[in-house]
Amino acid sequence: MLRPQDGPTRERKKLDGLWRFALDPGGTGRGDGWWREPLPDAREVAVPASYNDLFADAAVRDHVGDAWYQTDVVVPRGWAGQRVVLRFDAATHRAVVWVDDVEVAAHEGGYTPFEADVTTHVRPGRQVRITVVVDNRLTWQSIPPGVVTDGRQTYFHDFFNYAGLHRSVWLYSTPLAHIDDLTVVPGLEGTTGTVGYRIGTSGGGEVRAVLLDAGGTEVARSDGAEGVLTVEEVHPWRPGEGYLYDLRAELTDGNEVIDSYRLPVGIRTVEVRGAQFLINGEPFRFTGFGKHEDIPVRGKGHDDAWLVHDGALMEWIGANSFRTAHYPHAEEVLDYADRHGIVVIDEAAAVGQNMKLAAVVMGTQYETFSPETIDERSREAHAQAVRELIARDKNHPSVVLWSIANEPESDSDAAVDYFEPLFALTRGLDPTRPVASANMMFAPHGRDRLQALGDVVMLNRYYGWYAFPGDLDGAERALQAELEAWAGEGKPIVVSEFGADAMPGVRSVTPQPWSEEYQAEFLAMYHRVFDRIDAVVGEHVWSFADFATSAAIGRVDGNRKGVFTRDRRPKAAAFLLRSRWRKLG
Ligand code: GCB
Repeated sequence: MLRPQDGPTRERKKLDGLWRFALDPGGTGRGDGWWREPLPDAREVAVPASYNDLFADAAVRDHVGDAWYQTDVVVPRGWAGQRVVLRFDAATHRAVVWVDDVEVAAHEGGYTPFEADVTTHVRPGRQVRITVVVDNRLTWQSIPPGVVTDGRQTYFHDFFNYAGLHRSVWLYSTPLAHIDDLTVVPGLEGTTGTVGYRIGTSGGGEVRAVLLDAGGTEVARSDGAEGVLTVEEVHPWRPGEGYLYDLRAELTDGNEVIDSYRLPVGIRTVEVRGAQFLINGEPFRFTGFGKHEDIPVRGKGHDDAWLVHDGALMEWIGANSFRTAHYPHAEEVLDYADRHGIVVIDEAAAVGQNMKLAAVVMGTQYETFSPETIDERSREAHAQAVRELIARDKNHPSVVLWSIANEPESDSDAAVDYFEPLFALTRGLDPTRPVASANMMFAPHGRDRLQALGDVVMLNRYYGWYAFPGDLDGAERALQAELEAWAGEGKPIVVSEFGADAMPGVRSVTPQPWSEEYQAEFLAMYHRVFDRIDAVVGEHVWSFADFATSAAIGRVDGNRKGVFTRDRRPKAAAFLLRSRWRKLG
């Protein structure tokens, strides 16, 4: 799905700002038609932002169910004769949208965009009322799953269930005949680069693609909806250097350009060969973090200031990559990664699909996969989440690996039955990138059945924290033994999580869990083990920064495994990582 953009044939209007907002604890709004009028007893809310932490009100923070958003917007009068589209970059976890009295869109899934052609419901120069109801309930059929009992939400993942309009809302125009999709597949052969392209259109016209270099000089062109652009003396996109070409897709009628769409394109290749992960044919070692979208006050709302600051801290610490744990992050984040040469493992919102883990952590008694819990319908929702992830992110050079789930149950026939089709679906949708899922410690080597389905082994390990707490020697032996066993599979291993909680300011001369020193020593121990095992090609610390979670006795104002605090101050471990990663370069 193409992002809105300004250009010679298109315009966009960002609808961010203060909207009217009302909770609907009784769930009466849909029946009572709240979209028909200004919302009853509305307060002001910021968009984009999670609504949870904006008010000093537990009823808002812990709300379960519908929350209503509303704004008025004047459709630019210059858009007469154009197609007008209303787009939500994200509404968590599902939404229905009305323009004035007309329902125009409904969408399931909290982290991918959706849009509606509203041309026939608006008039350029006139004001319309936009109303959105956002439902934050997680069920067995949602991705991620959850259970609502007596109005209380439980879920099986370790981050707070923030909700609301987390990303920008747009009204945009396109010509009636327009470009509606673009796919690029980059290739490299020596000093020659190629960009295979496919341009989807709605409405007639001729199609062509023109490729410009970063200086604006045309380097290739091709007529037709599909083709290959060839670039001699190519300047590849590579980790640490986000060189981007500029692809212009044009829909024409004779000499007239009916529609034109620009796409930044990085020319790079990705390949798994044996136990190596190759980018542009060269072995790549992932250094960095599992990272949440999580900031004070805004929660999971996207914020450009924090984006830039986090990017600066990634550079400061020498990280070259991160995983979008545990859901697709805002598109602005991937654009930034493209431009800065940051490598991304892009994860679907499938987390918490592990009732064996939930039984230990939460004391719940469910079967993971069953007709009463995660079932066929859940898998279809999961498949749709994968489709939308790839449709959105397929053209980002920064994305080198799809992660289709975090720590699902992975040691049963039911898990294999559930996941096999999802791996096949992902590969079918994108044959150019490897696919993986992150494994959880309860299904170590020898028990796990899902890593065999992936191209890269992704392991989340907490030896020295949940296992062997305070015993880094025992932890080191156990970690070494397990990684050696995995190395025998002949695939590259990315340790996609390893980390220890540390309360900033808790210092200790002996290795005491929760101290900053323990966190640093814990990481140093992992580094020693990684350096002894060639198949380990990636180390992603959990986590970049402290983040909010649901209430739990093992969580102190959230998860404290951040190398930075929630407001992005470094803990002692940050300096250790900086000295290691800047050397690994
Ligand atoms: C994990 C999860 C992550 C948690 C982390 C922890 O394995 O993937 O979401 O936050 O452990 O800190 O327990």
